[in-house]
Amino acid sequence: MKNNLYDTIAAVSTPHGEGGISVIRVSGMKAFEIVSGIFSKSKTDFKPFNFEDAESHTIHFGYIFENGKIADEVLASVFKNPNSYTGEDVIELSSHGGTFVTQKILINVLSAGARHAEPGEYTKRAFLNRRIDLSQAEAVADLIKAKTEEAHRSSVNQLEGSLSDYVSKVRDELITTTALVELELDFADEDVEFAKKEEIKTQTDHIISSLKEIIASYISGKVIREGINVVIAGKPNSGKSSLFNSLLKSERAIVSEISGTTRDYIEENLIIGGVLFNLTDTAGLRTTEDIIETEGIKRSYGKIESADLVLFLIDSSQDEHSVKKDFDYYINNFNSPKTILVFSKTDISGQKKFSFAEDSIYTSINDAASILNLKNEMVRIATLGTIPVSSGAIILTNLRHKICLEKTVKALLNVQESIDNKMSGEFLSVDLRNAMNALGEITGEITNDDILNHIFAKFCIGK
Ligand SMILES: Nc1nc2c(ncn2[C@@H]2O[C@H](COP(=O)(O)OP(=O)(O)OP(=O)(O)O)[C@@H](O)[C@H]2O)c(=O)[nH]1
Ligand SMILES: [Mg+2]
Repeated sequence: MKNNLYDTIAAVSTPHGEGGISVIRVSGMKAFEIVSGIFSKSKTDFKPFNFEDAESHTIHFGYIFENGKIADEVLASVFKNPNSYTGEDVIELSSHGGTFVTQKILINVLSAGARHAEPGEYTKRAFLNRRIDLSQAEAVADLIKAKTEEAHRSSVNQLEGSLSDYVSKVRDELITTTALVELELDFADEDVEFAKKEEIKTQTDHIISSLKEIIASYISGKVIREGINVVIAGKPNSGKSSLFNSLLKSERAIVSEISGTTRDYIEENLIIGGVLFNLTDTAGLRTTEDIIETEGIKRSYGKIESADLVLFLIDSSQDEHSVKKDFDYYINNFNSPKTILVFSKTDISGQKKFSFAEDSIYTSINDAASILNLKNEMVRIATLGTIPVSSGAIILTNLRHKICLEKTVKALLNVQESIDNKMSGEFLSVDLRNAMNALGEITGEITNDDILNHIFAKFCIGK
């Protein structure tokens, strides 16, 4: 991605397709000049409107002219630097929605001297102009992609700067300590101690434990952002597709009394209790001569392996001997903390619970309460071992941030080790600086072009 801040950039910032309105965003030093060249408040003939004279944060009704003819009527919102999203002069043109009109206006803006923006370039400029820091820029990308209430809340939190504030605070503490350690090096001959080693140990202990707490929140970050992969598995006819449909409240998968109905896996998303589940229905597990079904079963095993959570179904309406056989198969092959054992079709079996599996989940697609009970169990297991999502708490949702925090912890552990081994101040200074740099990478104080390009390329155009 080119980094030329002197270019004025333009792009359609609303999604592609038909809608009530579309917004074309123009940002940069020549934003006002460029739009002035095609925007007129007069309908009858083109009289350029001078946006330089307009107040910031005002809206102007007018017309975009193309070859002396009106292309569309628009509202132009004016934002003067530094009080705009990018920190530059910005005009947002709200036009009638629809791909054709929008593209027409964009083309006119581009011919008037703007360059088409690259993905994430507006947000990148906001970062380069110090409107937001790097972790906040990443939060913008997450916010756009947020599919659940929790994901939305955690990105807003990050956008408001909770992670950045924390990182800056720790970094400031470390700067003071490093300064004292390095000052001591200047007075090496005089045997003075500016930075008490015991105090550095207490301070780093404290920082390490709070960093570890934040690192631990990463699991729930993944849960929030990407969702939990749940696979419904079991013997043919155990009721997998019926349960899949019942959880989704739709007739998505084909259900029949014929064993081997589902040949390939089917996936759908589902949000329960604020947690995103990526639900997969699979082909029933059995040995068969049918090559298509065999391939389906192979895929089932693949899905099961990579799942975060497996719902293993046993048809409770079978005779007890068959149920026991299925149960033994489950114990030998599936019994793990990531599996929930579910007995299906309790409406046929008459709510009977089996002595060998009394604590398992019992469901019937004809009993809404039993499905709700299963849903609650899914949420419980999905959020197990993760720190509860309370508003205000910092939650890591970004792998890059996690790696930076881990690097910080490692450097601080080295600091402690050097103190224990009575190493000289030079060693402490190097590791303290490593810790500060790792923290600086999160907010973008320490960064390189590769990282920046990688981050902003993931945005959509117009953001
Ligand atoms: N009464 C009752 N019937 C059920 C229930 N769940 C499933 N069934 C029936 O059991 C039969 C098999 O259901 P499916 O959902 O197709 O089973 P499956 O596990 O997906 O089967 P395969 O795709 O062949 O592996 C169908 O006739 C369903 O109507 C239930 O809770 N109660
Ligand atoms: Mg099925």
